[in-house]
Amino acid sequence: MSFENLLFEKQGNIAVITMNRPKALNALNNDTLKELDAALTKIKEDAGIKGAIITGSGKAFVAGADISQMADYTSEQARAYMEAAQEVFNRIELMGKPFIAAVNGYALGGGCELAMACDIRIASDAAVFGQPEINLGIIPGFGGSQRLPRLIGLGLARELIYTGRNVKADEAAALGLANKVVPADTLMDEAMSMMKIIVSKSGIAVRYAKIAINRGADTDIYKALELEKDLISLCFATEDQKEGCHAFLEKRPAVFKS
Ligand code: DAK
Repeated sequence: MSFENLLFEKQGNIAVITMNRPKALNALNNDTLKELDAALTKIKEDAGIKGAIITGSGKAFVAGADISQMADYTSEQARAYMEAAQEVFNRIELMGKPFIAAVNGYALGGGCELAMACDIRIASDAAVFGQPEINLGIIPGFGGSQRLPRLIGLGLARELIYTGRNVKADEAAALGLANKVVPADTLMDEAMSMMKIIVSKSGIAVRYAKIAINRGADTDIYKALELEKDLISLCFATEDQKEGCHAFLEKRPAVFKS
């Protein structure tokens, strides 16, 4: 599939998706969602890709769902659109590879939700986050009503969703919505250097950590601890675990295979 609304590139073992639909500030219409889905399939199926960064071109990361497309939807059309979008975002969260959102500008509505589906968010000092759907007479539909409270807590999520107030990068970081804020011109370097550290580790261990954190957050603590126990036990079946532990004992850097 060729892409018209995003750019896809590989830098070594890291994929970079750049949302690129400047005339609508990278808003997610159906075609863009399909392309994002296809890009995720490439990342999933390419064993040479160990992690991915999602960013946006111009002044937006993603300015939300495409308001012109959805304005006159029927309830049935809205549901179909929502299902398609939620599936795409869930794939990011469920995929056994790490994702960093390099948030370069407006991450509003579906854009904030896309960033929240990623494992880590690095914000440029020009980034703006928010769930302004309430201003359109709707609520977040691509996971925001669930992922925002899980990230920043119920009270603050209620405030942002009920008021539709957008927050700049520094406030987003203070709330825990962004991991850190960096100068705009260093955003991709920062995202790339963090991802290079992550992909230098055992890919299997990173995958199990992602499962333990994401699945564990949605279950009770004792079931989650069972899951953690199972996953760390599985680590001991990997060559990477032997390499990691023996490299430490031999006082040399570990070289992981997965
Ligand atoms: N959709 C479509 N076009 C958009 C857009 C969007 N979300 N955001 C911006 N654009 C377009 C503008 O209409 C404008 O187009 P032209 O007039 O040039 O043709 C162009 O991008 C540049 O935008 P502005 O002229 O407005 O640029 P500014 O710098 O002045 O303002 C802004 C930037 C980001 C503050 C402003 O554009 C803005 O407020 N945009 C809307 C942000 C927003 O409300 N986003 C949340 C969208 S709601 C659903 C499930 C989920 C959802 C919806 C439905 N279903 C299940 C059905 C999710 C909803 C959302 O994400």
